[in-house]
Amino acid sequence: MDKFSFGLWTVGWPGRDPFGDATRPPLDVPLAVRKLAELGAWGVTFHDDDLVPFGADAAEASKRVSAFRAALDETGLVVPMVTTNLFTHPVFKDGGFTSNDRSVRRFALRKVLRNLELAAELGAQTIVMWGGREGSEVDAGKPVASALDRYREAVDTVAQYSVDQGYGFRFALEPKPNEPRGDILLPTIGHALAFISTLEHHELFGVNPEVGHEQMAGLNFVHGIGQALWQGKLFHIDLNGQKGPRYDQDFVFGQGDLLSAFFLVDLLENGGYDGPRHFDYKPLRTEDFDGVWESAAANMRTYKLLRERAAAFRADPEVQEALKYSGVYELGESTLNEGESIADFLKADEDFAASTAAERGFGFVRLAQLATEHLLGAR
Ligand SMILES: [Mn+2]
Repeated sequence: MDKFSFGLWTVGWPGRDPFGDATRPPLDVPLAVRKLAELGAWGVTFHDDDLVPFGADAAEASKRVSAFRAALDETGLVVPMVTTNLFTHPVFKDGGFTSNDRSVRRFALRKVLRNLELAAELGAQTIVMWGGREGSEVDAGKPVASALDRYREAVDTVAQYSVDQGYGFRFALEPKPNEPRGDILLPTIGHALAFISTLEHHELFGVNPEVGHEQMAGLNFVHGIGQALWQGKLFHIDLNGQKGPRYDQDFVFGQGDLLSAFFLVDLLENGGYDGPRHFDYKPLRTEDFDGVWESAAANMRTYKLLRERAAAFRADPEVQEALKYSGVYELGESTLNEGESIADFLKADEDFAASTAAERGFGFVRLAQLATEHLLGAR
């Protein structure tokens, strides 16, 4: 079965934006679970506050969790990932793990630690951390080195608690360059990977990149995912659509840079990623609930179509020939010979003429056109 999963906050987004009020009423959680199952989803994910409103008492919390569990049991949907909301309540206006207010940092850390218990009870394997408020607008007000010290202290503590409790979680940091903060810490996949290398339990940490977040920074998402996979750090992924560097649009997957989505699916399907295909999008504010469910189905349908198109691309003998012509397979060969010493390498008398080698065409245009034609279903 396809591991398609959705955040409760996606289909449940009521359409409130910085300029306008909600256009849809709140969505009942058990109903969302049932509808997603009906549409063919495999899993559902949530922030603690999506399930149990901030500040709810123990009785209310247990009622909400029970209703959610009943819907999961009824539908067979799983909870592969859980995350903690450290951004909505005004107390987090200057961040959670990196707020300048130490008492807020202690509150935020407790909120995350307590959420691990619920995540474990529901069988989640991955904990996502999106630090949307971990950032600043005023550089003098947030020295990056101190903020990263506190960030590291917090995530090291969370990982240690998971180890101590025997939860066995893996943690996925989600980069984003800006919004809601003017600048957010760990703004790109690269920043997050570098930060992870400094962690005490670095082996338990990977990334949860989101299509739109990297594209907001003007970056090539397929390259970012390629490097995360290469480093064994693609623990989770947020699929959606974005039209270039502007506000975080959270469109349906593919409703942005479709060619990039094609190469992304090709990479996910052939590059060794077997985790959830998680959609983190927002149904357009213009839609009623019919449109909400249509948009949820559209994410999965587009993914499957792109997977078909990518498979056809890979199977086409002309594509294979074009890949060979372009040197794609040659790139897989090591540059030095097996067992070749650096001294031997330097001494090797090779018949190589730079001017002749410079004459070669690499045929990338043809490759691009073949991909486009497969994407369009023209081949
Ligand atoms: Mn987003």
